Amino acid sequence: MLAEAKQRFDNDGFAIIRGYLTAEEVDQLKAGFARFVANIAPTLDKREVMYEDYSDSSTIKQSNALGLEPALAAWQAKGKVHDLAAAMIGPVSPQHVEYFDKPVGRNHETPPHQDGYYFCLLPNEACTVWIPLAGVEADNGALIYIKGSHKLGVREHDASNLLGFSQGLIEDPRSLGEAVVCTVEPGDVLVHHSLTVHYAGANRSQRRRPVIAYTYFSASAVKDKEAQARYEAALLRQHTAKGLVTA
Ligand SMILES: O=C(O)CCC(=O)C(=O)O
Repeated sequence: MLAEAKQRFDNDGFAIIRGYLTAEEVDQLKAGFARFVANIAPTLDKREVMYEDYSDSSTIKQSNALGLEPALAAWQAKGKVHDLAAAMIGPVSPQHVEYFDKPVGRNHETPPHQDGYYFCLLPNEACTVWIPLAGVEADNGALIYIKGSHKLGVREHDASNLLGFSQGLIEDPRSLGEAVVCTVEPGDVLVHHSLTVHYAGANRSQRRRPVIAYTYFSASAVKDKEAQARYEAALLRQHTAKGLVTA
């Protein structure tokens, strides 16, 4: 299963692995997320857990701090998710455990981007394992990958001013290759390279789109300090303008 996924990952920049997790494993992730929401999210800074409306906790849409929940953190360094990442890029250094949702009735798009633009690595060798906790269809924000775009290097991005995705690709992503819409069920898992361009539409359905994502850097990658400083300054400008942090 993983050898075939690796071939697709190398060719296309992503792979869909159907039925990779059992229903019990998906339930464990859901339970870990519920504990995060109940016990940890209320203690966090506005930048660590993001809401469409900060006065309404049901509008939680994004966080990069799920690794603070011990059971979710335990999946980072061993087990099926770790093994999938290592099968794609070799020895890995586990990074964040993230949450990506699209609350119902909110216009929250995921702008076209490469994770590698945010990761700032040399070499830019990393991957993300994207795990849906519910069905994801075209109408509630399926992830869309540009096939083969991981072979095009780091593309130019600019400020998007969208909370949670501060940078977006400047070019039209469809000018870079075929767009593949990934509809998935719980148990299915997506994995993409850090240079694969991806994006998602807003949720136009009545169903949420909860996803947990594990990010891994290649163990041999190091931070590109210049790119990192540029990115962090741009992020701080946007967060300050949104009142999430005082200058
Ligand atoms: O789920 C989304 O809408 C975006 C996810 C993403 O950008 C990622 O996992 O790298």
